[in-house]
Amino acid sequence: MPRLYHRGVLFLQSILLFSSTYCQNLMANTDNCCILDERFGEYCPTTCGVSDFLNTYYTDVDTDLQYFEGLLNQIKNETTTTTVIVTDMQLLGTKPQTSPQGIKDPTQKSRTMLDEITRYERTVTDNERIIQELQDMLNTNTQKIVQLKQKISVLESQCQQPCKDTVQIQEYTGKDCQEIANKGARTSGLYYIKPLKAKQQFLVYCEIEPSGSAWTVFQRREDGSVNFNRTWQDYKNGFGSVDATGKGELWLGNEYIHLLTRKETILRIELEDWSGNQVYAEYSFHLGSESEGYSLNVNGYEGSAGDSLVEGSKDDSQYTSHANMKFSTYDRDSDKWEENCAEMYGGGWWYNNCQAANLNGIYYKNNVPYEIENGIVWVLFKPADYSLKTVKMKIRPVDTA
Ligand SMILES: [Ca+2]
Repeated sequence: MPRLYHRGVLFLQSILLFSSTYCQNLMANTDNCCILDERFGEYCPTTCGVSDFLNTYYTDVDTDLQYFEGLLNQIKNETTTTTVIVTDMQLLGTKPQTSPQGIKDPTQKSRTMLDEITRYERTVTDNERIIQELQDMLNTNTQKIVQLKQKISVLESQCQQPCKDTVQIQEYTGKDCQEIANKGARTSGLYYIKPLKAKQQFLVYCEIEPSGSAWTVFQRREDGSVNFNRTWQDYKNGFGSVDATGKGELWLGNEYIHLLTRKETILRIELEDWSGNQVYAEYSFHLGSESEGYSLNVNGYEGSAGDSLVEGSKDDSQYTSHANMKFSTYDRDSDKWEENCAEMYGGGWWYNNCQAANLNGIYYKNNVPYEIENGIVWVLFKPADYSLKTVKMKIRPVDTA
């Protein structure tokens, strides 16, 4: 503060010295007087005048100076404070570089939350749909369960009744039907037989005559319900079936026929056309083993049908006779033709080149006309383009004792 005071005094003194030389002969006015103050009178102040003036006003000036200095200090302090505030503000001004990150995180979080909410709502919608579907399924299944329970109830009530076997199998057994008849059986029907060398018993239809002669049925055609266009294995093991009254279609099986004809046997073939005419043919019969190709051994024809097995179609019996022919199927060709008779004529048979009889051929209901003569044929009974209505092939031993 004293230093400021002295500087102020020296400044005023310098001004006064300059003014005294310049203004001493001039009337004081605003143009020629640097220090125009009415307290100096009408003239520019002299050094003495200024000195007196200073002495007069020194105290007041000093007070004013101290006041100004106080103001300056205050201004200085406020300036410092302002500087600090500005610095702080500048620092704050630099913070936005970091604050977006601070803002970004919550924004990102809220977006993520919105996404989560959207996804959750979608999941809820999906689940509601699935629940509805499951509910529908449950309702359907409940209905099905009710229906099944009703069926179970019906079946349980039926099961309360004594069981009835729809197929009545006779009690007698034997090596063949004749032995069964010889044991006293007089009812035609289904019996289990076990020929010598047979590995196990098997079911056959025994046709027992009042006289006691008993036939074992090994082939039956009556309605075309069974497909006879089959493989070697099928013909070997048999296919189809007949019921307890002998109704149905079957081939007993070459292996069983072979076992049943190892001793002297009679073969009887019964045929019926679509007009109800019935004929028959009988032979002495033996079927070879599989290694012999299940060859057909027949002779000694008797009957009304004509000897289509041995004589064939008579005019060309060397090509049509079935005697001593091996059995052929479409998958095992043992015939005398360069092509495949079984494939051409629709069934397993003892084809030559090719046939005069074709009792395992295609079944044509009502003898619907056909072109390639692959029906059920017996040419000495009906022409080759005539397919018969019913066929039965059965055997019995010559010796019925
Ligand atoms: Ca052939």
